[in-house]
Amino acid sequence: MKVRTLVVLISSMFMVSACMKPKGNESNASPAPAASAPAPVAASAAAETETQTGELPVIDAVMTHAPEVPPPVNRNHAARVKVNIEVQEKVMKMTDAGVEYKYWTFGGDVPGQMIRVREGDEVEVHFSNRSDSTVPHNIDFHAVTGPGGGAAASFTAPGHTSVFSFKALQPGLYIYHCATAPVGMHIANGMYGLILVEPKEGLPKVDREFYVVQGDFYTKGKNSDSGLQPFDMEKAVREEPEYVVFNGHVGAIAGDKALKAKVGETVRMYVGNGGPNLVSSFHVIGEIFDKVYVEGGDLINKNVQTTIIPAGGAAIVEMKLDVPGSYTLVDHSIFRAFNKGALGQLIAEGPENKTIFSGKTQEEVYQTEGGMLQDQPLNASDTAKVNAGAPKAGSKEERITAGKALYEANCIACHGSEGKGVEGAFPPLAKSDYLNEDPKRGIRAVVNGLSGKITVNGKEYNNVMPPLGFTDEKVANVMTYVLNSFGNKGGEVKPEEIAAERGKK
Ligand code: HEC
Ligand SMILES: [Cu+2]
Repeated sequence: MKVRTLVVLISSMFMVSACMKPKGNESNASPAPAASAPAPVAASAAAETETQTGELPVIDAVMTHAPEVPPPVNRNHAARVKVNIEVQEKVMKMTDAGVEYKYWTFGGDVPGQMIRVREGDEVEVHFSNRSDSTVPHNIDFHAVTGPGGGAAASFTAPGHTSVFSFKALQPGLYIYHCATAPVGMHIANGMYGLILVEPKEGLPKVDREFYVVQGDFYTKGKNSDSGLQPFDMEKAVREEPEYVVFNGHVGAIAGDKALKAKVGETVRMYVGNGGPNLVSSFHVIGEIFDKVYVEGGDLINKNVQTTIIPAGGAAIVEMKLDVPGSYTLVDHSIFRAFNKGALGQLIAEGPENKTIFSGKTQEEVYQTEGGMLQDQPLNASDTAKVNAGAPKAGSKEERITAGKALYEANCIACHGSEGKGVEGAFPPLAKSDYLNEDPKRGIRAVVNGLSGKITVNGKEYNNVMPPLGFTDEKVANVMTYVLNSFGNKGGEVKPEEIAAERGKK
């Protein structure tokens, strides 16, 4: 999709939401629990309650935090299933070694809670955004047939609840995610989860089920830099995450939180990929998937080593555990696993089977010449090039050329190719009085980010521009470009002027 189309899409979404008055806390009288609900087969979560109202029986969805999976639906009729989702923005650990991140979540953790319904069910979504949230949020269910997957219908300001419903027409395993602009940022902060729409006849019974969702995260600091790490828009746009993880955090399903099963059992994993950017090459080291429901649909592939899970997609994988041991879940784009966090563990306990796997039976010395090289050597001319670094712009014209490229890669998604912005969301840079009266305010927006109420050309904006992590050189180039484009007043910004604006309001 072209960036322009995307901007138009985003802006039209905003217009829809702007005309919608968010409803107050709606208290649809909760049905009293009845004893007639069929007992779930795998009883891992609280029991369902069921009452007859209108045409379909109304049921409260059993929702689970990863890696738990809601019990099988176990119904032979449709129901109206009520799903309560609360958006919470909260700081949590990215790693156990002192890295924190301000996650945006559905239900308090990443991924959002898993939902399980039956083909033909009506799903009634009660979508609440806590009053301590900083921005509006919404939800786009890939299981929805309807505009935006429910995005505009669920667009909810802090301190409000929205309600909408959809009919689960097609069975499959589907991602849901936030789709509020800037969409990439909401997803990058952890706003995704899975909804399983079981086929009418249900899925074959297995011994254990797990819920796993991969995601990529973009922090200002490098991987392992400790402290509360802000989101880095520039890395996100370049698709260069510092972390790639299962279930929101490094080690979320490893060590004492590993997934556990027994030899002889068949394990089913519902695996999603929230992205926002990377496609997962999902693999379990030491196992072969007996079955893969390719892309979460009806097609079943057998005897698969690695299955691809697109960003915004899912797969169901099944494997029977024949021998005990620790099986490692990875994204087989392998630096992501061993250097960025995409590692999980499934531990199988039970008796050995030496025919299927013997373990090491012998070891002896084997001598050969040479050693292992850790680095690829560079020749002298390559080394000189590396040391010289990126060329620096000298003249104003060079700054404008370099700045144009930066603008197109980093600013266009929000401010538009002509700098016109999106009314109500992203202010214009074209003929912006805010910028032209004091270009230093523009510099500060780019280096420090900008939030809170501002007025540009007579219109109010109250949104968040994330800091972009640019070097002084880049800020000077992009600001020089902006000042000399879109009918602005011209001039040149030099790298020496930037340092003084860092950290200033
Ligand atoms: C993720 C969306 C986003 C991106 C990307 C972004 N901005 Fe912004 N920008 C905003 C928002 C939102 C505001 C207004 C913030 C507020 O309401 O306080 C803003 C405000 C500004 C302002 C001040 C207001 C005005 O209209 O003059 C300037 C200047 C600006 N941005 C320049 C840039 C430049 C240059 C880039 C790229 C290097 C960029 N922005 C990238 C969202 C973005
Ligand atoms: Cu959101």
